[in-house]
Amino acid sequence: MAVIGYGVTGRAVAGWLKRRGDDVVVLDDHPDEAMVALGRGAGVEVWPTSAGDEGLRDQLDGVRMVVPSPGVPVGHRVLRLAVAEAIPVRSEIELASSVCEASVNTRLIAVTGTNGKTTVTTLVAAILEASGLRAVAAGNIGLPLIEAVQADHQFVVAEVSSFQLHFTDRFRPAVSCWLNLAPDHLDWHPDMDHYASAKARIWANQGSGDRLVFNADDPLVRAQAEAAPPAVARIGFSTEGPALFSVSGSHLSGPGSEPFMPLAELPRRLPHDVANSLAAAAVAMSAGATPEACRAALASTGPLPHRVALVARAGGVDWYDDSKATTPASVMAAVAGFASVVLIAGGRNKGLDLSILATAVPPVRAVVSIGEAAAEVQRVFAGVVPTTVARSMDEAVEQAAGLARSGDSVLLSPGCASFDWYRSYAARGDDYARIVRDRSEQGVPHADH
Ligand code: UMA
Ligand code: ADP
Repeated sequence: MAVIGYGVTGRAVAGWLKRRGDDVVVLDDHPDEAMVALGRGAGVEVWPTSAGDEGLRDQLDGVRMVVPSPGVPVGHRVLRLAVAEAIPVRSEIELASSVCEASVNTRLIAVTGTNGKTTVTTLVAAILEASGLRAVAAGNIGLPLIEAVQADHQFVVAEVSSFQLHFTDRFRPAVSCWLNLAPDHLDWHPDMDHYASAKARIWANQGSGDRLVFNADDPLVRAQAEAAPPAVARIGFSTEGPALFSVSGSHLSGPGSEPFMPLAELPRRLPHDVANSLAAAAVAMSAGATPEACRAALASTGPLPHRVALVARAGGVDWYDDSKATTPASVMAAVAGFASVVLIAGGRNKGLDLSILATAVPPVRAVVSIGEAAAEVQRVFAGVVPTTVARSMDEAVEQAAGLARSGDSVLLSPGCASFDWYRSYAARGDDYARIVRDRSEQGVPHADH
């Protein structure tokens, strides 16, 4: 077996394979840094990928399967070589699924979608726990899935990406959930069909006794749910019309139009908060959670950091950090909840068409463009609303303060990845929040004053 990438996931996978008695080769583009970061936890050597094709072929000689880490792109030369040599490439989630299938105790729940995966994964685990079930959230959320499925949990709730799903063959969760589909990762997937096909693998192997939860308001997801294996029970959720989980009047309701909580009890009620709450309730109830637990957990689990999180209120202006919004669709979801927005957008474009952002006017009424995509953002809004270009986050906050009027919300909702200026979306959001807080503590005025 060969593991590509010795990060948190690679180390856990290598350790699991070794305990199973497999020979393991670990390859990393930066083996020295990886070993310094993680040590020899899995008792393996980490080899560089810098050898020529001959050398790499030798390293893969006799390897039955290649397991890429979540951050390894499909075009990585080791993966391309593995494909050329007809060595199966399978992601960690496939291995974790096989562990669950062999287990009598642990069931796997998987959540995918362009936006909202972490939020819904977190909510599902919270609801199951509130129902007295032993559940944990795992996957691209901190805890490697392969570790989670070996511990004593009744349910492992996994956030799964299209990259991970792409490299699966038998992945079979007991409950699957597909939240939405919008352009994303088109620097990784050649086109939208490829992206959607990867996502559809979430339920491709489900069968009798399994359940799938789908967004009935998203035509692409609905069509994919219709094409799923016929034996799977389908559970739709909708904020706009009838579905098993929907909004009825002032309540969220489940099967039989039974209300299970007043909308007013949700900590926040942006349109996508309602959709995510319905999705989480549908998934958790499909796994045995009670309506009472849904109500309690949804009411007490607030928004996660960097997802339209309020940072400061100063001089009638609210400052929000939505740094996790790395797609135009997530920016659209965020601005939909506000009356008047100064938007800070840009960063490293993931191969996406940003022009849809023009339809965010109104409520967007001014724009500060940042990062590598600043010129693209400028082009989208030029002549439509006032725009500026910032060369640093300090400048961006400064310019946003200059454009903001009392009653506005300033929203860092970039629609792009952070890697041009930062190491992660979290670092970008933290830097923004620090600058905004420093400014508001110093009482620096905005345009009205
Ligand atoms: N590496 C290569 N070549 C590559 C890419 C990476 O050799 O082309 C090597 C790096 O040198 C490094 C290792 O692989 O040594 C890192 O592997 P990785 O990038 O897959 O990261 P892990 O440490 O295994 O962490 C992963 C998730 N990272 C990514 O998806 C990029 C973590 O999510 C997750 O918490 C962890 O598994 C446990 O499940 C991070 C994240 O930012 C926090 N996720 C994104 C998100 O939340 O939006 C998806
Ligand atoms: P993911 O794990 O899929 O990246 P997150 O829950 O971390 O999703 O949220 C990422 C971004 O998408 C945040 O900006 C958030 O406000 C926005 N978002 C969350 N849920 C949805 C949704 N259902 N539809 C559109 N945008 C959403």
